[in-house]
Amino acid sequence: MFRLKTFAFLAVIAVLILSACSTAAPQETAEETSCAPNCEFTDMVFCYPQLGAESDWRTANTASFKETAGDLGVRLIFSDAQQKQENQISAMRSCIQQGVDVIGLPPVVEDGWEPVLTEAKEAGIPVIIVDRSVTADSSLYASHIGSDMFLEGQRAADEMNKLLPDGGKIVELSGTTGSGAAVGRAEGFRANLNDNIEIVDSQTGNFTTAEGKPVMEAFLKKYEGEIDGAFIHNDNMAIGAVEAMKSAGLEPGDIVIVSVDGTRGGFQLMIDGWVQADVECNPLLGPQVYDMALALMNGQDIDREVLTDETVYFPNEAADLLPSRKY
Ligand code: GZL
Repeated sequence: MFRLKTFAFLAVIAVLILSACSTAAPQETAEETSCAPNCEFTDMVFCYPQLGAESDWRTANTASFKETAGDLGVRLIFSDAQQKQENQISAMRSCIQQGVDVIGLPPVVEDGWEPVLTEAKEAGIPVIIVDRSVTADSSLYASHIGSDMFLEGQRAADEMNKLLPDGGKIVELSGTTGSGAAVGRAEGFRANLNDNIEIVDSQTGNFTTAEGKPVMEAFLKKYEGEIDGAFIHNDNMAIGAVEAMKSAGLEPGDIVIVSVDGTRGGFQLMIDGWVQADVECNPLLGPQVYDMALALMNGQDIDREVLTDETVYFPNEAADLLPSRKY
């Protein structure tokens, strides 16, 4: 009996020691694993919880990160959240668990990021906000690299003002509700729009062709013949809107359109006369973001915000430029 008790006691002690070891396995300290200040791209594990694949812009953005990672030798952990914030958050948590070096976050919407950004910060993993912005306090992330969406909206309004100098009624096909891109573009557009131009309606098309088409169909039915112009937050929704306009028997120019992105699809719409101005929004952010991520790994100072230099494209140059467009 005594032997059995002794064995049981020793077995319990053994289990306690083993379990203590498994949970308390010595975590490699930063000093042991860090390559700083001489890290190279081949040392980097970079997490990119992409928001979705909703548009040609997004496809180009994904390609920029995947192709650049391959060129540089970066180990990329990529995922597609299918435009759902909860999927992006769980992908980030998985990357935090894996102990990646840097996270790039292209946020589908601007709110609701504080908890997971705090978790990344507490884990010592810097986050670069990519493309759209977030409302979270800037102390929770390392930097933002992307477009000035408010300026894009202002540029769109400046073009609409020129297209409708005598004023008129317009509709707006906005991007994903709550996204920094849609919020910024809408605000900037309204800041610069002339008072003689009235926005009679605005609906989201969620940045997709499939959702943009029925929105324009409904506008054409509701405001039959009254619409002079349309501000459309991206080229994919413009493609859908033009499909609806063609089905309704409209001709190019019947409704003047200002779109955003400057994709090949947008350029073709300008060549065909349907779109009169396309505000550039550049998706090719991979190289800049990886450079910044490496600087962070090496403990170098970085800019807290980097805004992309962008322009506006027009039909008279579209055919010449189309062959050289990278997205
Ligand atoms: C803007 C980007 C937007 C594009 C859309 O920077 O987030 O999302 O304008 C894309 O085409 O879907």
